[in-house]
Formats: sequence, C-alpha cells, structure tokens
Amino acid sequence: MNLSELKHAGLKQWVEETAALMTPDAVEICDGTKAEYDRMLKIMVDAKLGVKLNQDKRPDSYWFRSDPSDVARAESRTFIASKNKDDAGPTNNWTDPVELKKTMEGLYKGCMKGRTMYVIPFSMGPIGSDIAKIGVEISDSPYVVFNMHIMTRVGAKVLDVLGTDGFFVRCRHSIAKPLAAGEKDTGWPCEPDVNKKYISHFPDTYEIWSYGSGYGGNALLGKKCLALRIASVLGRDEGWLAEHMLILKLTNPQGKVKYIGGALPSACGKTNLAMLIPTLPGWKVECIGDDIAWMKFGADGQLYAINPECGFFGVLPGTSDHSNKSAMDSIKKNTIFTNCGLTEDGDVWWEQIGYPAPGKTITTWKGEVIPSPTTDKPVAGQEVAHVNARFTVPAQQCPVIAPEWDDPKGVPISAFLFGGRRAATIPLANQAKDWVHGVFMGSITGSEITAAALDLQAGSIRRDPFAMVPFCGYHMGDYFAHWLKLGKQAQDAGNGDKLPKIFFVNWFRKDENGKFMWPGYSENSRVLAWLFDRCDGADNFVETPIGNLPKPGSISLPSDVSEATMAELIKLDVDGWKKEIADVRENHYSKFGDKLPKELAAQLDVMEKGLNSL
Ligand code: GTP
Ligand code: SPV
Ligand code: MN
Repeated sequence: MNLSELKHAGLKQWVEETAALMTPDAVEICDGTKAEYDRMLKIMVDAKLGVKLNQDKRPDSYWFRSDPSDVARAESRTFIASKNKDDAGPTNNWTDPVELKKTMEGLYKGCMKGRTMYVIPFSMGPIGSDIAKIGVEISDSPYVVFNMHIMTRVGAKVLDVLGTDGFFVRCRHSIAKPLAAGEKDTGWPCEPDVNKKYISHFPDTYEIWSYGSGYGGNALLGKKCLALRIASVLGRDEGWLAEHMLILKLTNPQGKVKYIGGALPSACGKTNLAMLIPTLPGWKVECIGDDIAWMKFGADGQLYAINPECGFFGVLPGTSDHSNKSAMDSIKKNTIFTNCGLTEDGDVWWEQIGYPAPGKTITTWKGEVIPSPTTDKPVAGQEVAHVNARFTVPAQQCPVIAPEWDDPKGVPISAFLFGGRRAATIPLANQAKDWVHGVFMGSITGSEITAAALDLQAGSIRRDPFAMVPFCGYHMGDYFAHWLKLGKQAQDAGNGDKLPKIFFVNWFRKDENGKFMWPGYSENSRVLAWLFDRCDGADNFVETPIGNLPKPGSISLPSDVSEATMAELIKLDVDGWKKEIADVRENHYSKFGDKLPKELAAQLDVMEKGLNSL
C-alpha cells in the first residue's frame, strides 16, 4: 500500500508532514503480513545486523545485538511534556512541550535520509474491542517493524477500523542514523550518546516522539509509551486503568477460576508468575498477559481486564526450564533474540539458562568470540548475555496461554497483587484490609532497582508505587487519587464486594548470608493458593496493623523451606515497619505535597499507631 491509498485524511497529512521533516528515501505503509515480516528480517540479515539461527535447533528464529548504549529503557531521557509542569509531578522528567518539540524537530530534520520510513498501523487490544486503542508508529527501523508485528496487532484491518476520521495515537520514532549516499550500516544503528536520546510524551495531545534508540520500550512505542504512559492519561480522563500488570488465570483443584492482576516492577518476576507451573498439586495457572493490563468496570460492576499486547518481550538471563519452563517452551521457534550469546552451532545461550555453553567458543552480546563458559553462572563484567537481553515471541506460542486471553470483553479480576524486591521487612504475603488500605500499600511499594533501566544504579531501593514510576504519564498523586476514586465509585454503586481484593507479596527476602529465603518461581503457587482461598473468605489469616498476614500453617511448605524460615517470612517485623513508615513519610510521601490524598497520609498514621500499641 502506498501513501495515496490512505483514506484517513488526518493520518495522510501527518505522514506527509513527517516525511517532509525526516526526508526518507521511501515511504511504506505496513500491512502486517507474514511476507512483510520475512522481508524486514531479510533486510536486517542481508545488512549483517542479525543472524538467522540454525533451522534445526531454533526454527525461524533470529539473533540480534544492539549497541552497548542501547540495551534498556533510558529513564533519564524519558519526558512527560505536559502543558502544566504540575501535571507531570515529582516522579517524571518534565520539559516544556513547545521547547521540546522545537528541539526534536531540529533533530528529526533529515534524520531518515538514505532509509525507508515505515508507517505501522497497530491496535493495542483485540482489533475493534471496546477497550482497544489504535496507534500509528512511524519508524525507520525494520527491527521495530517485525517486533511490532509480534507485540501488537499490525495491519490493514486496523486502518479499516480507523476509517476516515477515527482517533489514533501519533507515534514518531527514528533511530537517528541517516545514511549518506552509498553508506551502509556497520553495526546496530542508533544515537550512541545516551544524553542525545529522547523518549518524549505529550499527554495533552496524546503524542509520542522517540529519537535515538532502537531497543525495547524506547522504540516499540505501543508498549510502555502508548499502553502505559499515554494510556494512563486516557484512563484518568475516561475512568479506567492502564497498569504495569501481568494477568493470570488461577484454577483450584475443584475447578474454580479466579483472574489475578499483578504489578511488580521491571525484571521482578511478572513473566515468571504469569506462566507459572504450580508445584502445588491440582492447581493450574494459565497466562492472559505478562506485562500490561487495561481495565474497565463492566455494566455488572465487575472490573474487566485485557492484555493490550499480543506478544511477550521477556528477560532472557535467568530463564531456564527450572525458573520458567513455559517461557522456554514458548521460545523454541519463531522468536527474536536480542543481546544474548550466539553458540558455534547457531543457537542462543544466556547466563542461568540451566546448562553450560556448548562448543569451544561463543559470541557474546558485544560480538566478542570467547571460550565457552563451563557453567551458566554469571560472572560480573564478563556476561555472555546482557542482563537485560530479551526475547520477542507471539503470545500464542506460550503453552499455558489461556483460551480466553484475547477475548475482547476481557476477564473479570478477583484480586490484585503488588510487590517488589525487598531483602528485609516485607512479608511473603499480606492482604490489605480494604480498598483504601490496598491503594496505600500499592503507593508505598519499594523495590531494588534492576537492569531494566540503563541509567539507574541497580541494587539500591527506590519507591516504585504500583510498579508505575517509570510509566505513569501524569502526577503520581493524581494517580493515587484516581485509584481511590474508582474504588469509591464502585462502593457508592453498591458494588464494593465486587472490587478486587488487594494483596502484597515479596519473593525476595534474604537471610543473613544473602541467600533467598523463599525458593520462588513454581513454589509461588503456594502463595497464590493462599490468596485464592482468602478471596473466598477462608479463615487463614491473622489481623495485624500492617494487614492480614498468613496464619501459621496456612501456606504449605516447599520441601526446602523449614518451619522456622516460614515463620520468619510471614512474621510482622515491627522495628522494620517503623523504619519503613519513617522513610515513606520523610522521603516518599513528602514529594507529593498537597496532591497526596489525605486518606493515604491517614493510613500511615493509623499503621504507626497500631505498631506503637503492640
Ligand atoms: P519486565 O518485562 O521488565 O516488566 O519484567 P518482569 O516483571 O516480567 O520480569 P521477569 O519475569 O522477566 O523477571 C526477571 C527476573 O526476576 C529474573 O532474574 C528472574 O530470575 C527473577 N525472578 C522471577 N521470579 C522470581 C522468584 O520467584 N524468585 C526469585 N528469587 N527471582 C525471581
Ligand atoms: C520493562 O522495562 O518494564 C519492560 C521492558 O517490560 S521494556 O519494554 O523495554 O520497557
Ligand atoms: Mn515491563
């Protein structure tokens, strides 16, 4: 399809304007077909920017290496350019939208010279669903095109739904590497200076402008930019929720089903939990989504969730048959691998894959050929795979994908769980007393920083309310208020009992030797079973000032966890919580000023009083 065939006048004009600014050699409207997918891969492979893997080992799969400057989200270069600074809030980088557009127009000028401009119409959510939204991404990267094919619904059908005047989110993207006449790419093209990359959002006009990065959430603009930052603003304006949540379907031994949404920060275990294979006999987990949930209340007062994506962009290091067999089985074929190792026999390898690297040598994510490591243990500074190396794979390939995963109606949510990586204080499981208390717990979430952002110090703890700090497109205080408002509306309508029950979990407690106290992964099914029963009112809890903790004996013990360890994992650490309260009050809640909902400040006082009276 070419430009003149576009029926949507607004879209046509915007594409023409963008082409005039970026001056590509050609413009192509993407149709989402397999032929197009294959052609984009061929362009990258022919240019030596990617390698087709051994067809017998990993059919129809490819290996890519990005630039060392371009391996994860760049949070310091992510901007929320709302008209009013106050709408961005203390957790976002704000910049004046007029200034930012001026700067970026300067950068965009001629940035696609020597390349083709791809126009990618995509739907987040099943095409035509009430909850779905349409976006159009303009990009000069074939890598972006085939990844968008996997992660979103791309193609002519989207243009049909858009019609002649439908709404779409305008997403501009360039890798920022124009080519002179005759010049060829010699490696992953991008802007190598991190401080010259831009991931910009204009919430007032629902626009996204990205420049200089070709990797992940910086470049696949349907994902974090549209489905979270812009969608959170749409959700605020239209009364729904766009969250950094997995969605799983949990079936108990009696065949009863509950759907659960789980918000954990980046690289904290959403993909693992979403596809978990329970060790607990009779229980079953099926996957609806592993990263993002869009949720709306139905006419029946129930909250319904869809997964707006249709693929997984999952972390490779640490993924093994032990930690996530479902993911390992999903990526056996038809998968894009970025920034892991390439073996001599044309397969992929990464740290903690569960077996040593085969062959004499291996090519690392930096392109160096080194002797194959004899174990799969990571060696700091000598990683074969980058710690944020990822796979892109269609959701359909997951062996435990739920049959209803792409139902346009969505699935009714019974429970939310929040969590983070915390070595101390935070118990294995804890149930909020009610909606407001649950929102309070979500709002104080802290987690150790992981490698999913390239410009933050991994390891230190930061507050990451609702796992949304990098992804909320507006003021976090207003975001808390939005959650409180939706709960109150449900209660006022007599639907309080249909609100999801809220839980807090922590798989990451460590003992005095720095060893994880809880085996995690498949064993997390024991905690899921506890909260499933809790939703049904089971007498399996003890009331405490921090919430409803598991009653001793109510979570069955994995074989490698002693009763003493379990007791430690579910006990109330009074001194730890007092410190937590002080830290939240001084260093976290203090940032929100008068935008902090009074109900949340009050929760902190009530909890403190409760702890002091013990
Ligand atoms: P994003 O895709 O970045 O949003 O992250 P995610 O939350 O989907 O992260 P993912 O599931 O890929 O988790 C990645 C890391 O968490 C890997 O290092 C896993 O090994 C580790 N992990 C996941 N579940 C557990 C668990 O139960 N216990 C422990 N100790 N580690 C876990
Ligand atoms: C995350 O960082 O939370 C991700 C990966 O899911 S990315 O899409 O790159 O944001
Ligand atoms: Mn994520």
